[in-house]
Amino acid sequence: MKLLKKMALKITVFLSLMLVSWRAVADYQLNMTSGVTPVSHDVYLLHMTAFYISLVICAVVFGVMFYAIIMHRKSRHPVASKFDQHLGLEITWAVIPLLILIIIAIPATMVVYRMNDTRNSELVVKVTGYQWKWRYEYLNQGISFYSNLSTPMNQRANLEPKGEHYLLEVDQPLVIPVGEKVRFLITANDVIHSWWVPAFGVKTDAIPGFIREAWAQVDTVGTYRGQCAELCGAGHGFMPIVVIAVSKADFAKWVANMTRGKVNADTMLPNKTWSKSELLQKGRQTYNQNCAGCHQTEGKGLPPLYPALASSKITLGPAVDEIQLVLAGKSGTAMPGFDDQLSDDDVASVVTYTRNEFGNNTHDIIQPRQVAKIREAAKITHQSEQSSPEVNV
Ligand SMILES: [Cu+2]
Repeated sequence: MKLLKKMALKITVFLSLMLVSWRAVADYQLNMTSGVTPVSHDVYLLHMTAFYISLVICAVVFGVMFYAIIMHRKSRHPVASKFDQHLGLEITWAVIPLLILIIIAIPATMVVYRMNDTRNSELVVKVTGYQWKWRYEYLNQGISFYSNLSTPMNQRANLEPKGEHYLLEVDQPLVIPVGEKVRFLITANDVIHSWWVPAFGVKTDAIPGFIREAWAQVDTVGTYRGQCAELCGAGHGFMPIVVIAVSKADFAKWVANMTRGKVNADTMLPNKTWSKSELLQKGRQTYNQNCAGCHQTEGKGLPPLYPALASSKITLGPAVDEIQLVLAGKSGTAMPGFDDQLSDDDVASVVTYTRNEFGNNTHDIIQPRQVAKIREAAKITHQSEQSSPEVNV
C-alpha cells in the first residue's frame, strides 16, 4: 500500500513537471516558419513534403524491422532460413529509393529555379557586406546608406538589461514596399558575409568581387530581422539586418524624405561650426558603431591585431595624420578606409572623440570642413596618380 502511494506521488510530480515544461516548450517553435514571400512559402512546402516522405520511410523501415524482430524471434523460429540472391528484391530496393529521390528532386529544382528568377523586378537594391555592417543602395532612386547595429554598448557589456531586439536592431533599416518584386544584388567589400533574412527565404553569400542575386516580394507590412550568416571576423555577431516592409504610398514618402535629407546633408552641414560637446557626443556614437568592434569601447584595442588608441602615436600625433588614416585605412592591416562610409561630420567627431577620450587629452577640436579639405586633397592626388600613366604615353 505504501509503495503504491509512493508511486502515485511520483507519477503526479512527474505529470505536473511535464505540464510546466510543456508550457515552456509551447513558447518555442521547432519547425521552420512559412515566411512572408513566395520563395519562403515554396521552401516551407518543400521542407514539409520532404519531412512527410521521411516520416513514411521511417514508419515502413521501422515497421519491417520490428516485424522481423518479433515474428522471427528465436523462440518462434529457432532455425533461420538460408536463402540469398533474390533478384526481384534487389531490384525493388534499388528502384524505390531512386523513385523517391526523383519525386523530391522535381519540386526542389523548381523552387531553386524560382529563387533565382529575378526577372521583372520593380525595385533593385544593392546589398554590400562590410566588416561589420551592411550598405544598401537603391540603384534607381539614388539612395544609399549604411546600416549599423544600434544595440547600446552598455547592453553588450552586460551593464544594462538586454532589450527586446538585442543585437537584432539597426540605426537605419532597409525599407521596401509590399507587393513589389524587389531584386537584391548581393556582394561584399572585404571578406565573405551572408545576407540572411529567414522570413524572406533569402540566405545568399556576399562575396567580394562577385554579385549574387536574390529577390523578395513581401505580402505583409511588418518588420523582418536577420543576421550575417557567414563567420566574417570579430564583429560577425554585430551586423544584423532589419527590413521594414511598408505600403507603396509610405514607401514613396520615405523615398522623398530620404532624397530631401540627402540634399540637406550635402549642402548645409559643411558650413556649420560644431561645439566640442556636440562633436564628442556624435563622436562617441560613431566610434561605438564603427571602431569599438576592434579598438574596444575603452580604446584599449586587442593588440597586436587591433592597436590601442589610448596614448597611441596616432591619437596624440598630428590630427591630419589621424584623419588621413581614418579616410584611407592602412594597407596590410585590418584597418579599412572609411572614406566612402563616414561623412565629414562623422570623421570630424570621431577624431575629436579619440583625441579627447581614453586619457588622450589633446584638447583638439576637428571641424567637418577640415575633413572635407583633406578628403578633397586626397582625391586630387589620387586622380593625378591615376592619370599620370596616360601623360607618360
Ligand atoms: Cu558578416
